Amino acid sequence: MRKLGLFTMAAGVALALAVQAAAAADKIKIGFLPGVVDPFYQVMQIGVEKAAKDLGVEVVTQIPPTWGVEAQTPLLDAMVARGDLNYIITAPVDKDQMVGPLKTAVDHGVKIITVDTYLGDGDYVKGPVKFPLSYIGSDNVQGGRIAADGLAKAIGGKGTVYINSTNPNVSSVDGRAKGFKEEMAAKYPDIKVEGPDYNLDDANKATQQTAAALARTPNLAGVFGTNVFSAQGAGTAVVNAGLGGAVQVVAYDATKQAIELMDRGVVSLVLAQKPFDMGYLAVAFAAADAAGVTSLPPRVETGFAIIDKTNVKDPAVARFIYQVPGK
Ligand code: T6T
Repeated sequence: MRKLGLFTMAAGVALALAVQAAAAADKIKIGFLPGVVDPFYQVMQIGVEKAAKDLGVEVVTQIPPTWGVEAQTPLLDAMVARGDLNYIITAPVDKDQMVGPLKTAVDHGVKIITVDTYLGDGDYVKGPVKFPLSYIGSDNVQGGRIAADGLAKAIGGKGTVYINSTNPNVSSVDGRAKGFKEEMAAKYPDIKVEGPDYNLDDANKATQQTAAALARTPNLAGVFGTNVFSAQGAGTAVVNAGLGGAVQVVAYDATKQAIELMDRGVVSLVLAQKPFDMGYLAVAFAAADAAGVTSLPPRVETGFAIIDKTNVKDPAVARFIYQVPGK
């Protein structure tokens, strides 16, 4: 498992911040505005709420029902209009189109911390967008590379593979497709990459698109689903076509369903992100900033747990499977 060291460091930073931040915490109120209702952001919300409880901070949460600027912007505007929020922790659903609405929040005195996705190029020191305090999330280009290596291994280093993704202009999934393509081009000359198709974060659409890809390329060797719904749709299409095991799927996001598909031999590799840590750290950052801490890093990578059949039962790995109570 890569980046465990980074995780441990992140947890250490969180604890230190928690101590420093406790004094100022009761004076701030935080808005939490993730991307959409899904298991990844539900686990992130658990992290946000745990940190809020540990630090005695009040959090107001709004979750868009669907992915998109049209769904996220009105919720953001309403949060700003309340007038009582000091910080908003958010996953911008578009790296360019959410700059304006979030800048308006800043102009109203709200500080922004981005989690999971970033604005601009994600470099808040030298890049085109500098106002967020930090980006806390995965190195998604690296995640795409890990997915490529995993899929290449599963298909024996040759054949055609297909990417199913959500929307263009989203830093997370864009990064994953980019890293995947770059790694395949650099290391696997006998693998051809098709896609991405964009499913607009709709698993049914991902199923249809993957079914079409299977029909178009009868000898398709593998599919990379770049997030929960993409991987879910990809897996369903492969199972429906009776091709489980013949067409290998790599799934970004460790949902229970992805793990079940791995148990059935449909999915060969699952990348678990650390949504709990993203949420926890973001609240700790807000509280620390409110306490006057000036050394908050503008970017924190939270690492991955890379899950396959050999380690899925290891508790040190299995703990990163997204667990949502009651689901
Ligand atoms: O993969 C996550 C997240 O990282 C991405 O930005 C959007 O999709 C998810 O929320 C999973 O559905």
